[in-house]
Amino acid sequence: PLPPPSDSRDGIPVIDVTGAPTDTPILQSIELARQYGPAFVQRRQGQDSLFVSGLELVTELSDEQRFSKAVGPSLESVREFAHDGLFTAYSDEPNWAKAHDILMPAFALGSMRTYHPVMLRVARRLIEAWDRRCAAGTPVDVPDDMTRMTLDTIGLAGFGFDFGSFTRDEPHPFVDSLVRCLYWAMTRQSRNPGVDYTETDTAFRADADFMASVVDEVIAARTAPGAVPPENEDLLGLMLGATHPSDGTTLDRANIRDQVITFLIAGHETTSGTLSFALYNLVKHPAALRLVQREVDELWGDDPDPEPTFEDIGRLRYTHQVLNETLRLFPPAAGFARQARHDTVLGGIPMRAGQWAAVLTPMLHRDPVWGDNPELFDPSRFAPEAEAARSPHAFKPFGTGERACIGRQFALHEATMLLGMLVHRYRLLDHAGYRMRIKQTLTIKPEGFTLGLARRTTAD
Ligand code: MNH
Repeated sequence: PLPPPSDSRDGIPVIDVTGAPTDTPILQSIELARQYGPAFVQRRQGQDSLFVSGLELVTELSDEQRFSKAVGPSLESVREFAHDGLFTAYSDEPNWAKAHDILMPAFALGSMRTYHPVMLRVARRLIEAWDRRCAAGTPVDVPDDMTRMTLDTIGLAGFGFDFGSFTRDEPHPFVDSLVRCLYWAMTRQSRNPGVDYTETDTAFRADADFMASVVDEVIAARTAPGAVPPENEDLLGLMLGATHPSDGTTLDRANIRDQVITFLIAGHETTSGTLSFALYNLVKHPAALRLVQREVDELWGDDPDPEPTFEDIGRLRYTHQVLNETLRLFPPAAGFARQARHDTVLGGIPMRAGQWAAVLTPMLHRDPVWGDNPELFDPSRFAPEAEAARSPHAFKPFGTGERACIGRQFALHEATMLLGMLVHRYRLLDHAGYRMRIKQTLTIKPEGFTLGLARRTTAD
């Protein structure tokens, strides 16, 4: 039950949600957007946040001359453990441009060629584990296994470090600590005055320290005497060795640690969510599943163990459309914030320099520009002609501008390959008639989503 608007500010409804605490703030904001439209102010304990989701407003916010990334309240809390790493740095902090310039080459499309063999190796770990489940006739926990896969991939591809997630019964403890830290960051803004949070904060510190200790292990594995550097330069190699093109300095050790934490987090949580939601969409939409099957069968025939090449992944056009449509309906990083560079007016709303607005991505992705039935899963929305006809600002799962996701190609290569391989190999069985239940730990995932599996034969 949401309260009615209590007030209005420059014609925008203000809704005080202080009395409606929630574990899924994103769902609450989505509900408010459904009721109050593309701009509203959400008030919690006297703190106002302007949420926008209309295409016109987001188009304005995407203008880099007028707006830049804001580190909003939840990212401020993530800064408590990621400091000035790429994701949480203020744009004018020197380490942002420095790390961005040093790391950019590692994320150009061509670099994906060097990550491809590692991604394939980890995809095969997942398939081995799923084959065992398949043989035993037991279902798989989709988000857990996607998390194992994406964490091992970023660990190995980025840092030459093996989390070995598939040899563990439970996800690596790094994941547990991370999930608790993200939850801590998400809920810190909505604390009740008068409640003592010392215990919560102490537990958070312990988790943050544990994550830092894992990262120190990752770095030590590389810098120890006798350590063998990887064949291909990876993220850690670049950070330890590369100097900035303009001033010849390297990143300092404290910042390297923050970057490694940042990449371990940013590099796996969201991709794991994307893959989980994509499998959900496919199992609920047999026609789309058939089209993905047809596409992978065309490439790999009935070879039970195909060797996907780097080029193959670019050929999985429809599979990529399925991922885009998944990112539209369920953007795992469900928002981002923009601040005014100078005093300005945003669609009639006056904004002072430094004042910020949050883009509510899931609702931007349901703007009327998406047609009459935006809830409908329809990958043809991302056919090239359809994309060309639509504003680029209607789809922002990776944020916008110079602070947009650096790992986009990495995520899409990894996810397209895995999704293609899974659909090629297995029939996906919605054995429990899963109903979507979103869990939010800053990012969103489908909670408790399990699938039954059977090997495909040429007949199906
Ligand atoms: Mn990623 C920034 C979404 C995968 C590393 N990422 C962002 C932002 C969004 C985002 C949104 C911008 C946030 C903001 O404006 O405040 N990222 C995603 C999604 C996926 C994803 C939906 C998967 C799908 N991200 C990845 C992967 C990596 C990565 C994989 C690393 C290998 N992301 C980053 C980093 C940033 C970022 C680093 C911060 C970039 C910057 O500010 O310079």
